[in-house]
Amino acid sequence: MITIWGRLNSHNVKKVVWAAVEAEVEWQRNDIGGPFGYTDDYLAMNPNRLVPAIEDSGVQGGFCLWESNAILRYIADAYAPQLWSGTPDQRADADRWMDWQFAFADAQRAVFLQMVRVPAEERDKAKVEAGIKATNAMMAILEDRLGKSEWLSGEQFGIADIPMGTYAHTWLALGLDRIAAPNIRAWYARLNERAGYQYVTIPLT
Ligand SMILES: N[C@@H](CCC(=O)N[C@@H](CS)C(=O)NCC(=O)O)C(=O)O
Repeated sequence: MITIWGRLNSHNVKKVVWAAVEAEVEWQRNDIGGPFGYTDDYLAMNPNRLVPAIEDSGVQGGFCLWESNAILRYIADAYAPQLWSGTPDQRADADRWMDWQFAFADAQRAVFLQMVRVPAEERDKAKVEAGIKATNAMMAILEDRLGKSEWLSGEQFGIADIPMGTYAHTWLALGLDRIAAPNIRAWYARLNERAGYQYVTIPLT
């Protein structure tokens, strides 16, 4: 049993829940972080005061892990190797998009906060415009990549699709001026058919 700690409106928690569903591992989730605050027990497990963290009771003595993309790799290695398979170069090619997601998160953070958590009349237009520009520039790179194969993981779906698959939903759902992105939209349609993606597409809060 994998216990996932973290509020579900967090992008990084959504990623882990989705991966657990894809891996068909038994899992449960407990709210923590954001408005739920933190407990001393949680902070002993993850001193970063961030979500997510997991505990895998299937490992003798229990195994705790934080850092969402490390958790995705662990879940794949331990329970679903088909989600991160291939030769070292194929795995690395997929893996890069997992790290790249953190740069995208930086580009999208301010515009996300402005559009989702700041009332319309108080929004900082400069931050919104800068976020639109920065995310469009990065999505042009993703668009080009998705013209080469159906999945960021290669010829089949894998964990490399999960980080950007999560952030792409937000990018589309924010409803701002976006580049035309037919490859991203086709990939998004495929992601919507995946088990577990419904945990990603909940309303943005
Ligand atoms: N690199 C970390 C980042 C974790 C992170 O920034 N989590 C955010 C939510 S997406 C958080 O915990 N914010 C504070 C909170 O929710 O209390 C990871 O991928 O796990």
